[in-house]
Amino acid sequence: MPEFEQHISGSPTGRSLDNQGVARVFADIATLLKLKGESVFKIRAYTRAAEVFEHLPGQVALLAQDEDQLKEIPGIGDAIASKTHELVTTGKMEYFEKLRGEFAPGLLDLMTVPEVGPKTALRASEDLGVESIEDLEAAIRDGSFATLPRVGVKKAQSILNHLEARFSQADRMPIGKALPIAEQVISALYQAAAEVRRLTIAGSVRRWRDTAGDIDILGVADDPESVTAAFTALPMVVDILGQGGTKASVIVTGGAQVDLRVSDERHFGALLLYFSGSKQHGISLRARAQKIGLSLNEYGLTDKGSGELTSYDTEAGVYRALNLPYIPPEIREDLGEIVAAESGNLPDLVELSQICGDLHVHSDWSDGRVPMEQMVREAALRGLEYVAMTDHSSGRGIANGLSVERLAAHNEEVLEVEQAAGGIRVFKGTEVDIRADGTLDYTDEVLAELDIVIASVHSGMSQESDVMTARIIKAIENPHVTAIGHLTTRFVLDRPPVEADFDAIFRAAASNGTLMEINASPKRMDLKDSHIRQARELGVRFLINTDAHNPDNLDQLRYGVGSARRGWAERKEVLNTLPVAEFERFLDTPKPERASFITEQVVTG
Ligand code: DGT
Ligand code: CA
Ligand code: CA
Ligand code: ZN
Repeated sequence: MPEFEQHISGSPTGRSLDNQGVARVFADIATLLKLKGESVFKIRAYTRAAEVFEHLPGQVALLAQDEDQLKEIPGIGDAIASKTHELVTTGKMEYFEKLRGEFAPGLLDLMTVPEVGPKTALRASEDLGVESIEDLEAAIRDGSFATLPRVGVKKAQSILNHLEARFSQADRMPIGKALPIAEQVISALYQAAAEVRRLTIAGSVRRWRDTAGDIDILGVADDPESVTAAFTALPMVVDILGQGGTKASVIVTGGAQVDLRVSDERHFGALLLYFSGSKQHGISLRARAQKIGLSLNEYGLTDKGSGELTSYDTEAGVYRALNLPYIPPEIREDLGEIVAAESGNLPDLVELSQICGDLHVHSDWSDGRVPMEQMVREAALRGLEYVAMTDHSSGRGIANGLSVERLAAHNEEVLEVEQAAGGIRVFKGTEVDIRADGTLDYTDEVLAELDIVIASVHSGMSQESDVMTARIIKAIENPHVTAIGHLTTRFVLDRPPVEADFDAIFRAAASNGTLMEINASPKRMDLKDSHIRQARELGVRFLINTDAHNPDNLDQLRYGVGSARRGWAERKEVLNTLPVAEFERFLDTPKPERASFITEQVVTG
């Protein structure tokens, strides 16, 4: 079953009730109450509960065994505590089941599709008998959906596009799952096959796509067969799909497919190029080879006149033979990179080693796991020159957000921790909530005390596009906001992005000198690649941040850098590649002028 169909509206029974799952039940209740036209007050209690559970540091399923313990959490009243207890102990909640029973089946599923709001879903279900995603697709294709009030042909087409994107994502995994598996397999195979000379990731994982269909690994060895045999015998292998002398495909624990191909050193360049993809990039390269009388395959280039094969041990060698500079894997998507390469206009992509600071980090002052002092020490251990402590603002009572008084104490602690850490610069910061109306959780006077203000949407994500756009632009225009955090609030394969006019948002960000965060958490990867590319073309500058809630998260910068590179972002466009003194000079620049802050000189000069 494709991942997106596992929405809680099926039935919570049998589903592993992690915090996200519990949160979803309460969010669904809020949605259904909205459909019934219940009071805003009542709806808010459930929305709030959903947010509390989503951000709870501990496990709801454990905590809710004891109702009294639940009630101690701010935002959880008696009624919700007892419902939560019922849900985690029995796997069901009577109230939710009854409420859901009042509506057509599938209604909640329909509303997970971007641009399908409660009213449209209700109309589709009542007027057209649409009860599932499949019904919805059919109703769009036969034209009936477009005739519903406030829909029309254009919106129907746009919704169909969302559906198609969803279907093509079915059975994919987030790179946050694929990459660690690829690394584990490679390290295990180095151990198991002494004769293997090298192992490399290829395919979509090497290109840092945010999702992967499967994991591709290439190897070099004199005796390929012994390596494929060692591969299929690895302890994590649960099923062998195919095995030959130079290749094998397996399923590993957790369900991912891993493909391995092994060659000799001589052909490795062409092999790596072929299996790194993308398929479209390969097709365009082959067409280019044809034009100059060559034929390209995974063994090398064949001269069509003489029939002679030239092999290449590096990818750069193949590109050179095609009169092209080396094209980095992240941009091999046939989205203009070959033309750019031909004309010497390839971007100088940002690199992980260039990142000097992390400007979005949480501690146990809000919903992080460890004290500020420890996060800062861990950041310093990772070689960062600076870090901003950005705990949540007061509106996120649920995430233990900071009141103005606690923020003042937080600021004090930043100074102490910086002193104690000796060397790393620690910025006073916040991740301030952008409220539903676009105002922020703290006043301008409070924000003015801070070095770094990350403004983020954490609630009201289903607002209409124009409302959401105005809301975010209002935050962008605030003179104290350094950057917008995880702009679209999407979770990779798990939660759709908010609907908004991103073009207008990026234009506003560029003209106001407000940065856009590339949130590196592999769960989010937000902005995503295509948005990064769109934003940079409109002059937007970025921060690549981890949004770390524990020390391990600090290692996730690489996912953000991968996305940034896929979005063609250059070093000079990513402000946290600046050494600390230059970054402070940027912060000292009043906002509108930040837009034109020339980093290039600083970096290269
Ligand atoms: P994925 O696994 O869906 O995330 O995407 P990829 O890009 O990893 O694709 P995959 O695993 O099917 O194949 C790995 C690479 O092998 C792909 O990027 C390009 C190459 N390749 C596979 N099939 C074809 C094909 O039919 N034509 C061409 N030109 N290349 C292919
Ligand atoms: Ca693949
Ligand atoms: Ca594959
Ligand atoms: Zn956030």
